[in-house]
Amino acid sequence: MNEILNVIESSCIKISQLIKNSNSNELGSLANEYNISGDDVKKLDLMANEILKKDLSKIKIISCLGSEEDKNLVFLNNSGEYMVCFDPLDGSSNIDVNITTGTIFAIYKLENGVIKNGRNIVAAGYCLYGGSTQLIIANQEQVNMYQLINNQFQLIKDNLKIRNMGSIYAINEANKYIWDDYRYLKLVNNLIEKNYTTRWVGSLVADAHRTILKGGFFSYPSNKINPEGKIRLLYEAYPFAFIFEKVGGYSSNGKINLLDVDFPNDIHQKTTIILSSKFEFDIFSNL
Ligand code: AFP
Repeated sequence: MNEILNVIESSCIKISQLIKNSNSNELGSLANEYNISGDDVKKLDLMANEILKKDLSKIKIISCLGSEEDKNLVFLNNSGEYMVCFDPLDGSSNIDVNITTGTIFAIYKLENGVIKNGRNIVAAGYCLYGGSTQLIIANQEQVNMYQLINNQFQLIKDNLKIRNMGSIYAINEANKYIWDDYRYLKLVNNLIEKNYTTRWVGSLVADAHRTILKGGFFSYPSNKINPEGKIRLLYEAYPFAFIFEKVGGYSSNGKINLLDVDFPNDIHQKTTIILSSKFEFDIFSNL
């Protein structure tokens, strides 16, 4: 498995260099395509996808790859035990304004060629392309944070843990009149009464990363326009649920732990997502 992580690391360095050394107006321009989830595809999404697929396809222990940018799984080796899934460039609408984007990934151990749910993950993480490039890797034991310094990832914090309570909630409040579930509005009002403030970058990697470091509540609930939610289970929600569990936080689809949601066989399945520290999650759970 370390072999897979090493390759993802080096792919992320390539993607980071591409972002930092390119004209953001050009990287952010549309490639005249829609991906399978119906989002506009920017050029950088496609380039990041090619980098990851090319690099990972050399690894013999990988059975298949699942990417946000590809309609179907890409099968590599019949004898491979692992499935690697990724969102090559999360937050692509932020590329042309030079705001943090990221790569999200999960490594799944297959059971008889399939996965049951998020508990098949053996390692997951994300790379943030922001003011600096940082890589967060969670394995079964702990979550470590690395920073790209002189073109190498150096450990800057080991065994990350989330605090019990934060002071920020992150939710796209412009959707508040179309949320399917009244509890989100109640929670927001409750947190405002407690003097919480709001932050919404619009890149899951950035909003979730801040929640890990500062605590608080992050959610993208389903709504009338996105009845299944907007975040994809396999390469966004499951990996973050795994990371949150390992840092001592909480994840949910509004009903159960995201890791326990059965994998529905559609690699692009969407879900409601909640990622939170304990205090805010307890308030939500009691609404
Ligand atoms: P893009 O990759 O199309 O920018 O979408 C990013 C994303 O899937 C996720 O990273 C954000 O949390 C969410 O969308 C933001 O969605 P809104 O623009 O509807 O707030």
